[in-house]
This record gives sequence, C-alpha cells and structure tokens, in this order.
Amino acid sequence: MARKKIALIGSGMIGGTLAHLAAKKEMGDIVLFDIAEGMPQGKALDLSQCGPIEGFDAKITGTNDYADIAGSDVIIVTAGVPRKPGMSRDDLLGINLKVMKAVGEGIKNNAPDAFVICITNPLDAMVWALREFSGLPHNKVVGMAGVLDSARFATFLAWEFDCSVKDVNAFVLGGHGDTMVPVLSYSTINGIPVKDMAKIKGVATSRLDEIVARTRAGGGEIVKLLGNGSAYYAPATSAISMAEAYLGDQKRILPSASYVEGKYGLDGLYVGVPTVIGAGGTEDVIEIELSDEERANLTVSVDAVKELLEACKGLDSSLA
Ligand code: A3D
Repeated sequence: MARKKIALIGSGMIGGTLAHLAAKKEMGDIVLFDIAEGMPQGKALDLSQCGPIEGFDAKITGTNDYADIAGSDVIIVTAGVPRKPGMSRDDLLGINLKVMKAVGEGIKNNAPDAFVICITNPLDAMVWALREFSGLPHNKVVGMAGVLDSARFATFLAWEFDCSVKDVNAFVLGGHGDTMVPVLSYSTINGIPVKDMAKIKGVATSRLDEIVARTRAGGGEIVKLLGNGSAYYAPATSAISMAEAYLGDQKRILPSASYVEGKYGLDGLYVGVPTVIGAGGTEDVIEIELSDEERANLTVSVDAVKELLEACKGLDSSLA
C-alpha cells in the first residue's frame, strides 16, 4: 500500500513541529508548504536529516507551489500570523481571512479529497471561512482547538490533584476564545467526577474556578511568556491526534470545531463540540446534556463566534 501523504500549509512554528511529529510517527510522506521562499525547503531538509538518527521512513519535501499538495490524504493548515503580546485572537481576523482564501482555493484546485484540519486563529471563524473558500464537504473540514484546550484543562487538574495526566478526562466546549466553556460536570479523574475528587482532596470550589479561568486564558499565558508568537508544541500534537483518528478510522470522540447543524440548538456554524472522527472525517457530533449555567455559557461563546462570522462576511463579499 502506498504511503499516506500529509500536507502542512504553513511551515512556521506549528508547521515545523507537525512535520517532525508526523515523521517520527511514520504517518506518511510530508509536504511542507509556505509562501516564504526557501524556508519550507530548508525545514524539510533539516527534518529529513533526523531520519537516520530517529529511524523513520518518511519523505519530507518543502515547496511554495500548491501543485505539490496534490493527492494529500490529510492537510493541516497553520498559514497566517500568530498572536503577539496584547493581541486577541480576533485581532488576527482581517489578515488571516485573506490567507484562508488563498489556502482554500489552493486546496480546492489541488487536493479536494483531503481531510483538512485548520489551526489558524481566530479558529472557529477561520475554519468556517476555509470551508467556504475550499468548497469541500463540511465533514472533511474541521478545526483543532478543543483537544488543546482540554489538554490544558487536564494538565492543570492533574497538577492540582497531584495525579497522572493519563487519568484525567477534561471536557471543553464552545468557541476557542476567552469564552470557551470548560465543563466540570463531564470532567473526571479516572471516572471520578472532578467535583467529587475536589471534596475528597479538600480542594475548594473557588480553586476549581481559578483552574477554569486559567484554562480559558491558557493560550494568552504562553503568548505573554514567549513574547513573540504563540504556543506550538501542544497545538501540533493535538492536531496530530486528530489526523491519526482520521487515518486510522479510530472513531475517537475528540472535542473539535465541527460544523453543527441542528444539535445544541445551532444552525450551520463551526464551534467546539464532541466529535466522532474516523475515515468519514467528522462522522458525528455528540450532543450532551448541559446544566442551565453551562448552556448559558455556551450561548455566550457561540454568540462570540457568530460576531466573528459577521465580521468575515463584512470583509469578504463572497462569504455573505
Ligand atoms: P508562524 O510560526 O508565524 O507560522 C505561520 C506561517 O504561515 C509562516 O511561516 C508564514 O510564512 C505562513 N503564511 C503566511 N501567509 C501564508 C499564506 N498565504 N500561505 C501559506 N503560508 C502562509 O505561526 P504559528 O505556526 O505559531 O501559528 C500558526 C497559526 O496557528 C496562527 O494563526 C496562530 O494564532 C494559530 N494557533 C492556533 C491555536 C489553536 O489552538 C487554534 C494554537 C496556537 C496557534
């Protein structure tokens, strides 16, 4: 069987990390694409030379030509600009919308059968716009945010309870922004609800609130510390888990920015929801029951996404 092909549109900090992870895992041959000339070619050469040491078989190439992504099974999009200190994800909207137009057309013309995972911010609006520009079916275009936000939540919970991260199942819903909804009622430590574990361990409710707040601001905390760019290791590894779910038909339930029509009272927009990912792409959205407070928080988050979609439509008449 021929090797799978993975194209990475955007070869910056996340793109390079994605390439390294995909090669180490021998997920397939890898094409690094970027508008910056020489940079994807240079990264591809550098990464190829990891092969003899790490012992992976993967052909890694760099390109500035969309023709080279033809036949890709998976495409992961990070093209655009990341946040600098003081910028919100939404500040990136105007610049990255234009990038999504170019990327969407590149995919439409060269790799229309791929499963596309978008990481570019502001995520929920960019994945929607990318889908519109590419014209691919909704089940073949998804956004990565929830896996990362849940991982951040899980990390903080594991630290607080002094337990293994492997036992934490943390749940985050909604848009990828400061209004995201970490859902404590569905978060468990090896099956034990977090609120029960807090009682057992003597952790105050106010402390759980602080963890929820830190999760919401998790990306900004890293932007501030780095001083010039945003997180890339965990975002890359999160997207790789989604690509593996697709390539391996794993039917994993992963929190993803998926197209929701009908469920959660939503009508045709991308937002973070538990999603079954398998060979059919995003095969199903799981609708969980929410408390009144959780539902109200989700509404606030969805409204923030809707505002961004309206802003996109104002900036590009082809989206209206
Ligand atoms: P960075 O290292 O700047 O890489 C972005 C790359 O995109 C650069 O190499 C650019 O040259 C390239 N690029 C710009 N315009 C185009 C274009 N038209 N076509 C192809 N390539 C282009 O950024 P990064 O890798 O750190 O972050 C990439 C994106 O991911 C940013 O928008 C971040 O905000 C976003 N991000 C999202 C999350 C989520 O959880 C959703 C987390 C972290 C970062």
